[in-house]
Amino acid sequence: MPIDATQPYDPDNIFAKILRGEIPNDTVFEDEHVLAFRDINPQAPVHVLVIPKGEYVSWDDFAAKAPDVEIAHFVRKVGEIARDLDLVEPGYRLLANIGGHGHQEVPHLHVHLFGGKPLGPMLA
Ligand code: IU
Repeated sequence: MPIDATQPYDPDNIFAKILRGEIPNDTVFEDEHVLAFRDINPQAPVHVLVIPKGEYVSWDDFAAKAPDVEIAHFVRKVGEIARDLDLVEPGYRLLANIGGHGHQEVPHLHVHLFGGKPLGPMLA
């Protein structure tokens, strides 16, 4: 079920549990502020979710509340992770679903990183 992106942060959401180590994940990258792990239901040969460790419901929440330095770090890391996965030359896709119409299901900001094959045109 899609979420309401304006809801308060739920500390028991599944990605919060992953961040606390309560649920295992297939980590691709981790530092003090960012975790990247493989999606449990991949939609492409490479399907990685990149999340900030801070408690942000959605991209909207992150853009509104996160310090500039945290936003810059997150954006830079997404790019570095794609580069480390050798996706830059063949190309890749970033996607963030936000709220109901965006069909966001997990209420902790995540950016989908897709690659590993030609992805075709963006579907609305
Ligand atoms: P969405 O943007 O909120 O719609 O995407 C949620 C994604 O989280 C989706 O691709 C799921 O397959 C993925 N996911 C996961 O990787 N591990 C989990 O335990 C759960 C969802 I629940």
